[in-house]
Amino acid sequence: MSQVKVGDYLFQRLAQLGIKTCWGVPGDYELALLDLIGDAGIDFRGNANELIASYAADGYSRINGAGAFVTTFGPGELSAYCGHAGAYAEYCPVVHVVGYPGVKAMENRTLMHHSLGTGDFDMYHEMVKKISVDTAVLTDLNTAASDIDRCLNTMLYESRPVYIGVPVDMSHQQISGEGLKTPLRRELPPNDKSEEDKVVKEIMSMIKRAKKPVIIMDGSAVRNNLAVESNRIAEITGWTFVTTCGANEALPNYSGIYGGAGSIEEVRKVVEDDSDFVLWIGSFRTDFNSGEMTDFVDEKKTVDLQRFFTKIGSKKYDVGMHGVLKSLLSKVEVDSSIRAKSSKVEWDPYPLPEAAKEKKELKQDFLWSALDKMFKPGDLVVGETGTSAFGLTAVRFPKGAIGYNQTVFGSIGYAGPSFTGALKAATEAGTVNRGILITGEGSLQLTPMCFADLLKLDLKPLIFVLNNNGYTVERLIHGKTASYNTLPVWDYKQLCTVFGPEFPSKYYGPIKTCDELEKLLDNPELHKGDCFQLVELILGELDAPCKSLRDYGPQKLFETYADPYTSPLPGSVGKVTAKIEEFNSRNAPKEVGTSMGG
Ligand SMILES: Cc1ncc(C[n+]2csc(CCOP(=O)(O)OP(=O)(O)O)c2C)c(N)n1
Ligand SMILES: [Mg+2]
Repeated sequence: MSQVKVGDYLFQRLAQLGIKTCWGVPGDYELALLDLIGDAGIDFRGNANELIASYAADGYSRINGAGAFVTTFGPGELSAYCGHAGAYAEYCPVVHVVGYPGVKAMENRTLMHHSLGTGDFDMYHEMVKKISVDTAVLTDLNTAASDIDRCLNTMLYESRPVYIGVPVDMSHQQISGEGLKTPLRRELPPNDKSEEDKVVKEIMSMIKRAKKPVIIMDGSAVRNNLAVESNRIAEITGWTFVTTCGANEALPNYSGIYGGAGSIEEVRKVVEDDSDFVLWIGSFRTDFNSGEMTDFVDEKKTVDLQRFFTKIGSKKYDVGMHGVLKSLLSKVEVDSSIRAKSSKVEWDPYPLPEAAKEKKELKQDFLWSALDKMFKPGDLVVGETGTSAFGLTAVRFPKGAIGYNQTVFGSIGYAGPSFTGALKAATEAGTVNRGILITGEGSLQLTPMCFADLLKLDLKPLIFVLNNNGYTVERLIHGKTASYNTLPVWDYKQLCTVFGPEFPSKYYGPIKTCDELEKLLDNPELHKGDCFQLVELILGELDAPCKSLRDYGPQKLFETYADPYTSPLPGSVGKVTAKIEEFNSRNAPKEVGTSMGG
């Protein structure tokens, strides 16, 4: 193949990953580079700031399988590191492209703008290494193509972000385009066949012996793109099927959320006490979705499937979940003897709250039970950290709807821009009917400029802003009336016109009562989805989801976070109730920090 420019090589590789939209903020170090992006068939969509761009690339990658954003050296890239780190924590394959000063200027230690004025140019690159699985600054034409390929292949292999710096005088230099003929490795290498067969045989014999099997679908199943296969196994077997802290499809045997002592008691009992075999697909254990490490599933009866290994009991095998799960599925599909050994755990997730009957002021309980009924196949739902995340844990998504939030990294301000990226990717792929964002007003105040992107891109979102006069989730943890948990008052009605006066938009609200919300959700206008729609919901300062479900999971989970300063357990972040203490005494904290909600 003939020669190509360094920038062309990079963008053609990104196009090969299905990337049609690249996010970012331009700067003089990458203006010439950006002149080349359109030739690869990629649209550059500028954002108001780099943090928004990084979150948008994260959301885009969750749908497309890879995302990208461009920033400028120093101030630009540093503004994006929170999003870059979030992508690392949450296994999002994202390329962060950074425009660098020229190679000569860097060699001569010239004091260039956006540096620290010290003559050094490697400090930002050094910083980002901790939150990237590979990095390169393309200062050498002989290795530029292989550096790009190595970074992108590592990103795909690890499903985590990479960083590629392009000096301003390099982007238009010619290199061989030969490498572009070799496809990037989008699939993980297959498992060793005989080892995989051995492991699957062992799992099948455990399944055959089992009388009360349970399936747990956890965060790594979703981040490894195995939700479909996980659901299929659950559907075919009909066994008790639970997820952790997140959405699921409405399978008949779906039994709720498992989160240790934070679970509904019936669910906890079936998973921990009654089961004799647990197929844990992609366990990703954090404080958040283990009921603050109060989960207790006997390792001896557990098979844990992970990206690069499988654990049967305490024994670890070097075979990854992609091959094992698919092979297991093919066995389960033809073996009717193993079906229906266990069944759904019955509980009513949404007993009608009193407030709903009285049609009084809007309560979180009512809100989530109303939204639960509103979701449809083809919906893309993104929730924000705060009370929204807790509310969404109890919502059941219909088959074909997708929902997520940033469960592990939990950075407020993430949901809006990530939603923008995800909705753009899903719209390009034609896999979405409706995009729904649910955010608290405190979180929205960090990144409201993403509304400009949503309006400009004509993505026609439906956005619910929960306005509860401050940081409610923080108020409930500590400082109920503290001034640090208050916020400036904004006029949310004006946001659509401020951020996109030339685009059509609708505002509904402020919705203050259950009755008003019910009427709005019955309004066909809202469901037409013909333009940007913003719904402002007024909620109580100390109102949290699932209060009416006091004996049920989400509320108990919430209580574990009650007040970090009254916790009797070292290392614990929450107030531990008597029930949770009991579980903790059985289950001394194991290793920390490996779990993520689906
Ligand atoms: C970047 C960042 N800063 C601070 C926090 C701490 N934090 C977590 S939730 C929250 C409050 C969210 O408030 P809001 O969006 O209004 O939701 P609410 O709980 O009030 O419904 C804060 C400040 C965080 N998670 N991320
Ligand atoms: Mg709030």
